[in-house]
Amino acid sequence: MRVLLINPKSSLPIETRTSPSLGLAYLAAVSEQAGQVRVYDGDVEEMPLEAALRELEPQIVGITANTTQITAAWRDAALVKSVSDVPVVLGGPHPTVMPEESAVKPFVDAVVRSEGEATWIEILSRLRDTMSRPRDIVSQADETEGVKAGELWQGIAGVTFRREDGRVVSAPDRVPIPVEELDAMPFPAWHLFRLGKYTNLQPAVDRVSGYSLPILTSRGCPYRCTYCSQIGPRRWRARSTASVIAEWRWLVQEQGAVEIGVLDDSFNINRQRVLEICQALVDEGLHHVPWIMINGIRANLADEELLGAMKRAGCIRTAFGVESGNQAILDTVVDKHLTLDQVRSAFRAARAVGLETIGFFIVGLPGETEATMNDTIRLACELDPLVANFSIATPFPGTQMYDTVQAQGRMLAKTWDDFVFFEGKARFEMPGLPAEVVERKWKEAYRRFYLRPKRIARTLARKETWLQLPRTVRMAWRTVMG
Ligand code: B12
Repeated sequence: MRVLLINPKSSLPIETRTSPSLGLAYLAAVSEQAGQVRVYDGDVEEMPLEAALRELEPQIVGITANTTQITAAWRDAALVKSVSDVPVVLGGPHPTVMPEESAVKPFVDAVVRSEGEATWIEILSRLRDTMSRPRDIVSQADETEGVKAGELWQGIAGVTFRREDGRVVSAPDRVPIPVEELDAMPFPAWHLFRLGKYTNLQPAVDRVSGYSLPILTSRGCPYRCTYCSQIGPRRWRARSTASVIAEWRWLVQEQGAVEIGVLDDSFNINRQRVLEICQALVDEGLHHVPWIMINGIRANLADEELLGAMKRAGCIRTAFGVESGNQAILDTVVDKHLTLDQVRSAFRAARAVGLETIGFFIVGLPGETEATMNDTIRLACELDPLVANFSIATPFPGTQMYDTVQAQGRMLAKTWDDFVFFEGKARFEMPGLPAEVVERKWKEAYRRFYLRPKRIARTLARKETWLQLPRTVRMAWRTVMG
C-alpha cells in the first residue's frame, strides 16, 4: 500500500524555525510495516504537493495538525481530493480536541483522535482488506461507495467520521498504548525525512555537522495545567531504560545525531527512572553526546542530586516551566502545583551543577494584573536563566483556559491561524485586562530581561551570540519595535 503523510505548510506570516514532526515520524514507522511511505513536509519541501501526489499516487493520505496548522491541513486535504478520491485522515492536537469540525468537511474522510499509531495501523489494515476483496465480488465502484458510506471507519476506536447521511459519528476513545507495549514501538522513521533541510536541528553546541534529534522517553503528563493542550490520557507512561538507551544509541550511531533533544512533557515524574537512564548513558559511553531538555522538567521534582546526575550523563541545558512569578496566579489560575520557592531552588541547583537553563514564562493569563505580570518579569530577572521565553497566554481549544475565556472574556483571535504566540499579540481580553496592556508587558518583559547590563555582557561573551547574530537581530527588532 502507498501511504502519504503530510505536515502542512503553515501560512503564518512569521519566521519559525522548522523541526520534523516526531508524531509523523512514529506514524511513518508503523506505516512502513504496511507498505511504501512518503513523508511530505510542507515546511521544507521544494516539490509542490500536487506533484508529490501525482508521483506517489497514494492510496491513503494522513495529515497532522496543531491549531495553527489546521487551516493549512484543510487546504491540503482539499487539494488531495481534487487530485484523487483517496481516503484523507486528519490527526494531531487540533483535530483531537475538535474532531467534528474537521470531520464535517467534504474533503476529510475521518479524524483520528489522540495517540495515533494503533488506530492508524487498524485503518491501514482495514483499507488493505477492502482493496484485496476479489474484484468479481466487489467492483471498483462498490469499493469507493463503501469508503464513502463510512464502512471503512465503522467501529474503529478513536475515529470520528462522517456517515453517508452526513451525520458525524465518533467511535469510543482508543485505549492508550499500554506501558508494557511502549517498548515494542518501532523507532521514528527519520530516514523518510530530509533532515538536512530543517533549521531547528542545529545543535545548541557549536559543531560543524550533525543533527540535534528528538527522543520521547515517556508519554503524557499527570498534571493538568490550565493552558496546556493535553491530548492524551492523564496517566503518565514511560518506556524502559533499556528501550530509551537503545534508541539513544541508534540516534547517535546510525542517524547522525550529535545532540539529543528530550521532548517529554514530564521527563522527571519518576526520579529513579531518570537516575537509571543517566547511569546507563554513562555506562554506555553516551554521556559524551550532549543532550538538552527541550520541553521543561518539573521544578518541584528537581534537586541537585538529580540535576547533577543529568549533567554527568551529558545534559547541558534544561528548561523549566515557571509560567508566573505570582504564587496566587500559579495556584488559582494555572493550577501548576508548584511553589516559587521550589522554582528558586531548582534554578539554584541547576546553576550549582553547571547546567544551562531556559525559563518559560507566560504573561496575560486570565486574572492577571500589571502587578502580577511585574512579579513574573522580576522573577525571570532574579532566576536569570540563559534563555527567558515569554509567551502571551493563548487559550488553545480543549484547555481550561479556553473555557474560562469563552465564559468570562472576549476572544480576539478570528481564525485558528491567530493562535500562534510568537507574534506578541494578545488573543483575548478579560474584564480589566485590555490587550494593549498585555502586549506592552510582553515587550517590557523582553526588554527588562535582555537589556540588563549584566545580561548584555553575558550575551556578548557567548560564542553562539555571534554565530546566530543575523537571526537574533531580526528577532530583537521585531520584539522591541513590534
Ligand atoms: C516539539 C513541539 C514543538 C516544536 C516542533 C513541532 C513539530 N514539528 O512537531 C516547535 C517548537 C516547532 C513547536 C511549535 C509550536 N507548538 Co508545539 N509542541 C511540541 C511538543 C512539546 C512535542 C510534539 C511531539 O513531538 N509530540 C509527540 C508526538 C508523538 O505526538 P504528536 O505529534 O501529537 O502525534 C501523535 C498524535 O497527535 C497523533 N497524530 C498526529 N498527527 C497525526 C496524523 C494522523 C493522520 C494520525 C492518524 C494521527 C496523528 O499520532 C501521533 C503519534 O501518537 C508538543 C507537546 C506534546 N506532548 O505533544 C507541543 C504542542 C504540539 N505544541 C503546541 C503549540 C501550541 C505550538 C505552537 C502553536 C506554539 C506557538 N508558538 O504558537 C507552535 C506551532 C508551530 C507550527 N507552525 O506548527 C501545542 C498544540 C496545541 C494545539 N491545540 O494545537 C502542544 C500540544 C503543547 C501543549 N501541550 O499545549 N512545538
